[in-house]
Amino acid sequence: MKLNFSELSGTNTVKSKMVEIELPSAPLRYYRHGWQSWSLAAWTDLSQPLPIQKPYILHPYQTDAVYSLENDPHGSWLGAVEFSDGKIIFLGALSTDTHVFLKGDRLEGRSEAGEAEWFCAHGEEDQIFGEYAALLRNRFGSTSKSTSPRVWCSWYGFYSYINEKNLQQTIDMLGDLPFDVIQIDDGWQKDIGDWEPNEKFPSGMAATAEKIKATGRTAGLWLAPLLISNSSKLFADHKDWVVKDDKGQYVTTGFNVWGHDIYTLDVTHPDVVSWLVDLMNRVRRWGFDYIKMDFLYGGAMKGNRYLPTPREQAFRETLDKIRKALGDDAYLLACGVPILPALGVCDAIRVGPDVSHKWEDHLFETILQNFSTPSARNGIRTVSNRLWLKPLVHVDPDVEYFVEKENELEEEHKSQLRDLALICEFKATGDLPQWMTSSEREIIREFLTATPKIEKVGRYRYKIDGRTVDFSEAVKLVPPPKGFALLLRSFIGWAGNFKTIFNLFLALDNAEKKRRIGKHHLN
Ligand code: 9PG
Repeated sequence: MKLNFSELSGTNTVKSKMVEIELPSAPLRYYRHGWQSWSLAAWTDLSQPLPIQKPYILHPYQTDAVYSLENDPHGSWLGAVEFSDGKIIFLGALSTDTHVFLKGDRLEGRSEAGEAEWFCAHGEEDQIFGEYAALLRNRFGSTSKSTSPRVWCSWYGFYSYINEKNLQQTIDMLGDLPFDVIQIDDGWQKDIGDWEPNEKFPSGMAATAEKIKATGRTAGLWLAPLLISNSSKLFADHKDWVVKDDKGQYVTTGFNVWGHDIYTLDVTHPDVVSWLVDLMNRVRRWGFDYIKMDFLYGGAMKGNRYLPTPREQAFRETLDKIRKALGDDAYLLACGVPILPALGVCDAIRVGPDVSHKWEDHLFETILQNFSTPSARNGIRTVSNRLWLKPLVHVDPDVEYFVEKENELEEEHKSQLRDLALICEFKATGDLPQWMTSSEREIIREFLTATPKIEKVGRYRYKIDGRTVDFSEAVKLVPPPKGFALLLRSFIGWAGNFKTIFNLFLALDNAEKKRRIGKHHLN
């Protein structure tokens, strides 16, 4: 279906497998909306096209791999262009399994799943994104929870080295700091797929949850229930539950810290669904009422499944069953999740990549043009571009930092992370209480109890209780490399695709994490 620019007055929705909007003149910028939590969302300059991010080996877990080699500007479900008068033309789907491209002077929406419904508009950015959010809310629903809890999360202090002893010490030392949730992240499980406590949690998960609850807080747990490691018992027992590609190979969900090949469960297989429901019941029985459900994109990757349901729709249907099994009284944070299919099903969505105690990662951001790897700036950029989702779901910007120890962020950058969290109304940290000075504890207490008045005054500018904050610098994309850096991009991008080289890189990263935690916390 072809739409004329002049038809875009008022609210337009059309039903079609494909829509095309002819643009009246050349736009300046394109709003690219990445597929899942960690994928880039940003206004990109059309005079300087975004190079394909490297290394390719990471595409499955940072982008929608079906589209990651596309040269034209594109994104999942929605896209927009901005003209010199500041106005935008917007195209956004009200259906899952859709993608938007800028092809020359046309904005093009395509569906992978037959007819889709599309919203098109021309005018002021904030108003249009607001209308789109309202339409999505009608179509997909929104969370029933009024506020988000204040979370202490184990990942950013202990990484996978969380254990019963350092957790207990943390619980004790957090004292009366007003956190509502203490959340155990990656590191407690036997394997990816074997969601039972490992040897670092000898008392078991029910006893662990009880220790948290004894302080009057909610116990939180991290899980990646749709992933399956080839080293797991689950894989040995149920190879037929795993998604394969057209060549009959298991679909890989990317490389990661776990050091094994990681595949994904077939969310349309009835036995997988019952296994997931049992798992959710077990986690609730242990006593966890806050669930951080991670790496969910696996459930919506391209591949052959038991039923031919379109991939995002299939994922949404199963996520809904997972949610119902958890019960409405549990708080569900979805992470690494395709955004649209999760709306109305979970309470919060992580809307950016991981932050870190470093402002930038030069190798990844500048050389490889990869904006999904952990860094404070990458987090701020994508989150700032996804704040329009706030009327629909709690938006999780990842954690904030307060302590001086083992932290390379400048005060100004720590403040930006905190200000963004105030705007999101979602507060969390992974700072170890073992590292907090008494004045830092007071700053944390003040932050956790603050409820400032927030006003949006520009695309990336806000007033927080009258004080202006501006994320315009942080959201800027690092220009593509030139000269020697370009050569380096080609070489490192290529070399990084070899498993051994990539694993070497991971090992170095891990050694640095261990050093940061300190020996006394490791056992
Ligand atoms: C546990 C972690 C934490 C964290 C999650 C997720 O693409 N990447 O480079 C990438 C890096 C880290 C990452 C995901 C992707 O972390 O977001 O909060 O739970 O898993 O393993």
